[in-house]
Amino acid sequence: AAQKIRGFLHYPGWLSAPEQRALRDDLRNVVAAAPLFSPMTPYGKEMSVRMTSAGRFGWVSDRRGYRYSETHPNGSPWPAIPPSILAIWRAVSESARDPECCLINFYSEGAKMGLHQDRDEADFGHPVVSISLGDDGLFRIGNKTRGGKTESLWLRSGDVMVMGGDARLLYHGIDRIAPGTSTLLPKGGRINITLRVVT
Ligand code: MD3
Ligand code: FE
Repeated sequence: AAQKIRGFLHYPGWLSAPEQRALRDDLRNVVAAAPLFSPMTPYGKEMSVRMTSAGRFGWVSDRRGYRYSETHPNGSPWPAIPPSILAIWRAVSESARDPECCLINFYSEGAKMGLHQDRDEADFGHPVVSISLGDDGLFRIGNKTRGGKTESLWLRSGDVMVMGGDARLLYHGIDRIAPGTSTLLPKGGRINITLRVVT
């Protein structure tokens, strides 16, 4: 059953264990074609989360800033979004358009993502869909401006979230992961997939 929290929808356990394993195997092919990299923030600090993308656009960050790019930092175009992932977007997004970016975030033990807004996209009318795999991650959600009260919840392997409408511009981040809480990834860690319309 869906749970509504600050305007976004959380579907705990949306994916069955076999579906999670199939997704993991699809992601192995994406990462083989587009290796994970550690984005550099514009301030010159390396992010603790490693990333790669699939789809027409991928999210990159370097000294020039954050942006969507049609190529991996190694110069190659991104691989296609796996059909298994597109199917999740079509089932939950209520969007007429397919996603143009499938961002894959990999958290090893100790990795985190500070509170931020997702505002590099051209039209905030399109939702963001998130899929969690592997170890549990402590997600924190705040407000449309910095500061104020926040709420935290654990995201578990197989959970799907849809951030649309009023929730689309809320500050959010991942405080930490809980190592050893899932056996999906043989070396442990957490994967988050986010799907977005970018243009
Ligand atoms: C709430 N990723 O890639 S996903 C990101 O788990 C990002 O890796 C986190 O934040 C992760 O930008 C959180 C859940 C999420 C994604 C987008 C949102 C929550 C959101 C946009 C608006 C509000
Ligand atoms: Fe985000």
